[in-house]
Amino acid sequence: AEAEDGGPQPEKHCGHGRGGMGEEVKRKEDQRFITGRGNYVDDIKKPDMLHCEIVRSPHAHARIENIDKSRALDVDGVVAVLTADDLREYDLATMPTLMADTQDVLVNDKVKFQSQEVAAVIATDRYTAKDGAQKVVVDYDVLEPVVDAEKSLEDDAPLIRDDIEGQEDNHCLDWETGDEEATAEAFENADVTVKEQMLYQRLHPAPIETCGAVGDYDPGKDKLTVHMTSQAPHIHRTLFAQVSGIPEHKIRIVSPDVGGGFGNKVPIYPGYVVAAAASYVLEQPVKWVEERSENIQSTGFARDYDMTGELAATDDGEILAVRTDVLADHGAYNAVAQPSKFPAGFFNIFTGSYDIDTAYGSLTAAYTNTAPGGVAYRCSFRVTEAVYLIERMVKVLADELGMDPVEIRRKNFIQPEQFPYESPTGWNYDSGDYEGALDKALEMADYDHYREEQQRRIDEDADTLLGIGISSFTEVVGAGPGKTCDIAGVEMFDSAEIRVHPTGNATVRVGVQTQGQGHETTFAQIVAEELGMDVEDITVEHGDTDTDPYGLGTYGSRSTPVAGAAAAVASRKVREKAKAIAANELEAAKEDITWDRESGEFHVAGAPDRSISITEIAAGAYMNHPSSEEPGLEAVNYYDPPEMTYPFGSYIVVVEVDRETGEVEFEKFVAVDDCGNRINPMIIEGQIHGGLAQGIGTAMLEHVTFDDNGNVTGGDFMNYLLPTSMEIPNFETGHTVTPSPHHPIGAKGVGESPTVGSPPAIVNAVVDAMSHAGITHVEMPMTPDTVWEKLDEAGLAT
Ligand code: MCN
Ligand code: CUM
Repeated sequence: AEAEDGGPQPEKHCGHGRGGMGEEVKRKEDQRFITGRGNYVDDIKKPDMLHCEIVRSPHAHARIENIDKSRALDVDGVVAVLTADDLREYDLATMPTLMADTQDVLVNDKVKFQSQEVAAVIATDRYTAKDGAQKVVVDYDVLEPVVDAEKSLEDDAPLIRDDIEGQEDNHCLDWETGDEEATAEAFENADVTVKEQMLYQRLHPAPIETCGAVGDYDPGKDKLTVHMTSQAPHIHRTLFAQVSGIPEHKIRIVSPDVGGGFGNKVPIYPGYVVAAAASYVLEQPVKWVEERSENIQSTGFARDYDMTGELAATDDGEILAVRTDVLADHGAYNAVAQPSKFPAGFFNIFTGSYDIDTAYGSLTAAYTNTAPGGVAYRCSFRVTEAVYLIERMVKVLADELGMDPVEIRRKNFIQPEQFPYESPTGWNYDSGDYEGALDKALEMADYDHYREEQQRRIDEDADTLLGIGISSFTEVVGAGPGKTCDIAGVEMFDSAEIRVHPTGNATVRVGVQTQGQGHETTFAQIVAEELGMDVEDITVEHGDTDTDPYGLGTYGSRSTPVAGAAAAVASRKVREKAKAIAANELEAAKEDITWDRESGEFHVAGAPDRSISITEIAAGAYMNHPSSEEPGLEAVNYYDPPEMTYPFGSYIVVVEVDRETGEVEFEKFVAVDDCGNRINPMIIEGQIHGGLAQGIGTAMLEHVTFDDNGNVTGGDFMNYLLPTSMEIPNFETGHTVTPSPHHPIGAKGVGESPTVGSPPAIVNAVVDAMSHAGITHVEMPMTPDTVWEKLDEAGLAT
């Protein structure tokens, strides 16, 4: 049933009342979160635990001439001061990044960005460690910094990476995709071409919980446990083993409750390594937890793509080709968090939702004296940038042609019958109905009414202008397949293990790691659906490498597409064995046993009254197992997806722009999403709301900025503006359902869609308010002064 207001549609009738697929089950994990019983890294306390504080460089570019630890060591309670020289003894002075660059754990020779880790002070409590850190005297020979990608590629720019042999400039990498020649030809022959330059500014994921770790080496067991804020504990363990030389089975990574990740907790940071190394050396637990400004200034940033977009089209709006060139700022190290064979992430999905024959993209990345990054911030590896580019360019083209942005989209959409669809840059879209989602959004947004209202205000020279922005995005989520996607060589599969206990309840362990997405609920729902169990009888565990099956972690909205698939497949394996047990209990042949999804029971074909539930089967598995089977009832699945999934949606944003102040107000915000079959509509709704808020932050407020001396001027929450409830309008959400044909339960990921899809809709809306006066673009963040300048340029300011 559809809610009358077009809002969330309850699907209480699915899931057969046991909390399976489609039911709005309340989040199981919230019991502990809302009663203050969450267990985050900083909640972990160990006997004799020491605390680590990191000494950071005030300079963005400087050679270290000397570090004097003596005064710090004199502070009562300071136990040790570590520098690169100390770490070198253990071969830990440097660590590999996820892109196989080499990053200093503590600066070896030269500081390359402000706030880089120079030394670590270990003390009996955090305040003493901080006192000690202030007494470490570092002599710097300050060098000229360069914090701008374009300037860093100029001939006379200071060389940042003199530690890389043969490196003579600040050039990091080049990348290209598509067919350059065919694209050039399409541009030559086109009726119309448009071009626009746009910066997707540097953002910070800014999870509420900053990064931290508790290193805990047990000399008795010769085992290193590291509790850490990790989105990917298993791969982090593998990397720890490779870097430290400690055998992998002697390392345990525990990712307890994680207070938001958003991509920020995918990389390995020096602080983790220092806490682990210090506990190993001192044989005492060592805790390191960042402060807010440390998190913003030194951990992985997102975006920083300066893009030029071009479209070639016919007079009547058929898009023939797209071309783009990007200048990417990678910071001081190449530490982007992406599958290793994708140096520009999944940016080459920039043909978006449109059936465009020809495309070409090129990219140059530069090193700058800024923190390393390029993590995917709720974006599935640069899809945000790609979607921004194409959705902005479609609006630019529509304005050039004087076409309605709805009509131009309809004309160019990939049609439902074209799926599976191969894009000109090699993506295999699984399924989609783009027009269906757009139609629904148009209806919910009362599009025609606002178009009339917009014209009325122009005609009457009103004080506020109205703008309507659309984004019809396509996402690509669920990496692997393992053959094309890996992290540090490890294929991007994922896993689930199900153990049904003798009394009929179950423990499910997965290789992914929740940071707030509600996995303890939704994975239980998948298993409940597939085994006819009640969701309350299933506990989901994750985040402990000692007990959970290996998986590549949660990012790129891959948990549902990959580990969710594993959970379904593992359930079906359990179901198969359950049939053998049912046959034994019911004294029938296994071939005659069928499972009824509705009742969740197993019965003899043709005799529905001879039935048995999973609880009774569980008892049978342990207390009366058939001789043909092993006792017990469990299964594990490692799932390598054949393809990614392609969720999509259409967002429509209506804004009012004040001609006097440049202020933008949201009048209407409609988001229609399609993530295939939905496990928990309420959790999806929460994901969409959160992601839209982040999209608003992106479009309106957020930007990590630097001054010419390399100082981070957007490095704290006074200067890096996050949206609050005051800036967030009422969202109207809707959905369509186009299942993924290759996913075992037809689901696609959804976690990132709203952050990917919303910024171009918002910018398109603000541009749309001024496009009648010739404005084609407004840069993000669209602060009132940025918007006012555009109003002024267009002669619209009052
Ligand atoms: N879901 C569903 N039905 C679907 C698809 C998803 O019910 N068809 C549910 C899932 O079961 C899961 C949630 O929605 O509970 C998100 O699922 P999915 O899209 O698979 O994404 P992941 O679980 O892999 O989460 C990752 C994604 C990313 S990459 C970022 S970044 C992000 C996001 O999730 N970080 C978050 N949402 C976040 N939400 C919170 N609260 N905190 C973060 O750090
Ligand atoms: Cu795209 S940020 Mo998430 O991948 O953790």
